[in-house]
Amino acid sequence: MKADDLVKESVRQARQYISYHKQLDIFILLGVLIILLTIPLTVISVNQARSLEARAEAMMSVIPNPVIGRGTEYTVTGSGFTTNEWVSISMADPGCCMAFNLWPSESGSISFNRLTGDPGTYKIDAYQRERNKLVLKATLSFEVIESSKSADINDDGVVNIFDASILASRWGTRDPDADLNGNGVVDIFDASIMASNWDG
Ligand SMILES: [Ca+2]
Ligand SMILES: [Ca+2]
Repeated sequence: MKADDLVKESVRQARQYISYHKQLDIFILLGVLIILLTIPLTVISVNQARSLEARAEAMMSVIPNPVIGRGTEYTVTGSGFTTNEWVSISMADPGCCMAFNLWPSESGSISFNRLTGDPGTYKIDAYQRERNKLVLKATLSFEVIESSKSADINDDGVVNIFDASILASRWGTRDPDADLNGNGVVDIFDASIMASNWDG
């Protein structure tokens, strides 16, 4: 091989070497870029999953469900709340609305009792403060159903003084015939149902 050819061959090999290493560099660069891009995306998605998880941790339920009748006591319990923050309860029912705060127990639970008003859908939202923002932690909706019991207690076809006298004689008891709204006691709510169905 001539000296000239030797030079040409060396140049060719050198070019090949350089181009191979250029490709390698590009691959390494691409690899590094992909890793750099993937890390924050992974961190973001892990964080998102964590916050979704945190939001799904809290839940509420009601006993009894459905709630039957006006003036019936129902108990709402909740769990999974952050322990060192107030739980802000916002309630809406067919009548209107109200809001109050509860301090969760050491295990992150809440519980409160209330009496039903008008029949219909009751909706309860529970919020907690997270980094100075109110975050919806749990929602609950349930039905309050009108009792189908008739105010005609003695079953004679009219609601009158005879039914009122039976109601009065069973006042404060658990008598199922006179407990028109089914809240477990013969009380003012039953008298009110009787009054609104009064035939005279
Ligand atoms: Ca009657
Ligand atoms: Ca009752």
